[in-house]
Amino acid sequence: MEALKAYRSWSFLSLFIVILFWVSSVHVEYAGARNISVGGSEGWRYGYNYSDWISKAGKIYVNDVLVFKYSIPTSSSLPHNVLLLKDKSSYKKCNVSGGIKLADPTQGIGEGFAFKLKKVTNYYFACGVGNGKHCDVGLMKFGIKPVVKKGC
Ligand SMILES: [Cu+2]
Repeated sequence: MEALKAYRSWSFLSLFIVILFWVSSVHVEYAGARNISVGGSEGWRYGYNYSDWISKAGKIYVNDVLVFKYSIPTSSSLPHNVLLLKDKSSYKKCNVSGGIKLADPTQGIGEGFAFKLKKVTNYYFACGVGNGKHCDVGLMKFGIKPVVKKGC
């Protein structure tokens, strides 16, 4: 009898745990990440206006994932990378020194390079190729501050 009681409470406990995990996973999925393709169908390329693109992209939330897609350079195409610039001033001037290189020219192929926006902070992205030329003349830069999604 005692053994049966113990068995029952354990099975209830494990059921409870299973339900708890299920509910939390549904919750995570609901709150979770959207994949946002940087530049839409244009991808990450020289000459597309990314600050204009981001201004029309709508709200960006914490845990959203930015996906940078670009091909491996060939004799007729330019290499690109993804840099996280140091601050707003670096962003304005396209000063790429001190930036953190997130992805090199080979990482944009296939599914692209994915970067999760984990914090409520100002992120400044740019292409670091040409010592700021792709950023400045090529318009390959944008800033984003994700917001916390409400109602979850
Ligand atoms: Cu570039």
